[in-house]
Amino acid sequence: MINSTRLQQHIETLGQIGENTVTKGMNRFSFTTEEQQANDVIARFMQEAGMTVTVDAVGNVIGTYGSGEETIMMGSHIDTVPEGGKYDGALGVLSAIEVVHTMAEQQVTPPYKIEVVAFKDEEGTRFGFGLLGSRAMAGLLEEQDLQAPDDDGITIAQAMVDAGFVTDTLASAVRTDIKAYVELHIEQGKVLENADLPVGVVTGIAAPLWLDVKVIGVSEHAGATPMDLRCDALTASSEMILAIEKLAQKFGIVATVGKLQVKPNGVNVIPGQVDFTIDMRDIDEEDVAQAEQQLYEVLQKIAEKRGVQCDTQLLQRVKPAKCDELLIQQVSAAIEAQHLKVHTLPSGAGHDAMNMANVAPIVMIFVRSKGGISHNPLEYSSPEDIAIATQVLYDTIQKIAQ
Ligand code: HGY
Ligand code: MN
Ligand code: MN
Ligand code: MN
Repeated sequence: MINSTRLQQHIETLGQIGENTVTKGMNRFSFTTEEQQANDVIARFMQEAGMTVTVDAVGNVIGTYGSGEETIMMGSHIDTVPEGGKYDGALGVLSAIEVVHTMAEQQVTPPYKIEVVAFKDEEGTRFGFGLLGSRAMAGLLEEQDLQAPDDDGITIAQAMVDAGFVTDTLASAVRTDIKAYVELHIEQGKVLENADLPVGVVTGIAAPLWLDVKVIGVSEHAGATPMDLRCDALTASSEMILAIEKLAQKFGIVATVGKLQVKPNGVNVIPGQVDFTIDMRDIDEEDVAQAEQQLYEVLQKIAEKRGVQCDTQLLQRVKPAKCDELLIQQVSAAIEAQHLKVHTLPSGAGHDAMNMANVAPIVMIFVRSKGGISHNPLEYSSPEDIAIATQVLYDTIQKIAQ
């Protein structure tokens, strides 16, 4: 049996690093001191669990237990969105460490290496380009991807160098020895809560398309400029954002404008420029492609009508991923062993598992999210649900290792 008390202690310890003590939100972004502190805590937990710890060329923290030609890998991420919760990503890493700790205590030594990975920069909060660590491990990271800048103009490459990494050894992070990749993650939605179930098994993962949009009008005096003589970047952007919402409904996908910056941002100045981001996703790549095609036409039409310029730039495009049928069966059998109904569901949220699907069979185990809330300090999963899910993870790894 996994040690639920130890796991909860680890959740609380990690949950203090990068915490905004006022909002209780988590703020751990890549290549920052908070993230390094979190990596150090994860490395300590890995060592206490009997693993050797290495850091690869892009900063993935990897704990290794046992030996063997092939590797059974578990993992997730410990970076967060701004004001995030303490379970998103972190739970997947900590539950995996708990699984290995329990294996070590039970002297279980499978004929495979068992690894736990804390992937670098899954959220993409700082640079607007996410899934850095799993892209590198799956051989999907190009050097030019490292030119993505943060809000201060520091690129990923620069941040890597400042943190003591070199940027021309990405190829060394690529893995070809992974027999299976299993990721435990909070659901971040309401499906399991509505089904009144603590855990579920994921069938596929929708993938995000992220765009950056710059709308350029003219900054002018708010009092002296008549309404019909304005090139107002914010009213144009507002019409665009409502049009994006309509497109999402039309194609049955989800689309979100999560970041928006008004320039020069003065009470009595007509906004001359607005920068905003678009996150569009669906499990069906075709739906997103069709929506994206129409998006550009819609944005340009509104821009012409309002006399502004609209420039779009691709930030990231990730392919949706299907989970492996055999692994789904093995997780399902582990759930049935807990005398629970098996509930399969797609993941609307993106995960490192999407990239790992390029180098290994993947599966995900979802834990119920209270109220479906996530990317929010109120994110919560109960210790009981977490214990059940971690036991399912433990039993799944045993089945794969047979
Ligand atoms: O954006 C996502 O789906 C994940 O939280 N990175
Ligand atoms: Mn997230
Ligand atoms: Mn996550
Ligand atoms: Mn669809």
